[in-house]
Amino acid sequence: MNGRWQGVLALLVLLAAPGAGWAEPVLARLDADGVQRVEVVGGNYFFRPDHIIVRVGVPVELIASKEPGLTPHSLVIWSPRMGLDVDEMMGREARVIRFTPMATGQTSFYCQEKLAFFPSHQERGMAGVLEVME
Ligand SMILES: [Cu+2]
Repeated sequence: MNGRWQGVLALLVLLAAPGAGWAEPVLARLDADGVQRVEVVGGNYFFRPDHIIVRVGVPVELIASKEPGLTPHSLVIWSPRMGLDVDEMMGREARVIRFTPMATGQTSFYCQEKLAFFPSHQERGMAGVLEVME
């Protein structure tokens, strides 16, 4: 298979993947109480949104929930540099995940669930980017 066809195939796979990352980044809304909030939904095998932008040094609340279904999902953000150590299971009912990013830059968030010898959810695309701006 030549390079062009591989490219077309990759594009088709990407288009067929649920929750493929086509959406715009979402900027957390800064509420009157000084907390920046974003709703995040997890499903098989995606986060929506998959690119979240927050401000540095301001408390964040991710309002996290998962789509219906038996598959468990989690939300992990680990960046010692940014002072972030989040590891929460997601439920049907929204849960609030609180943290305050202490440095600018980018880190990933992902689901660390995995069934036996199957690829992890993260490997199946259940991951996103947390962007911390000035
Ligand atoms: Cu998952």
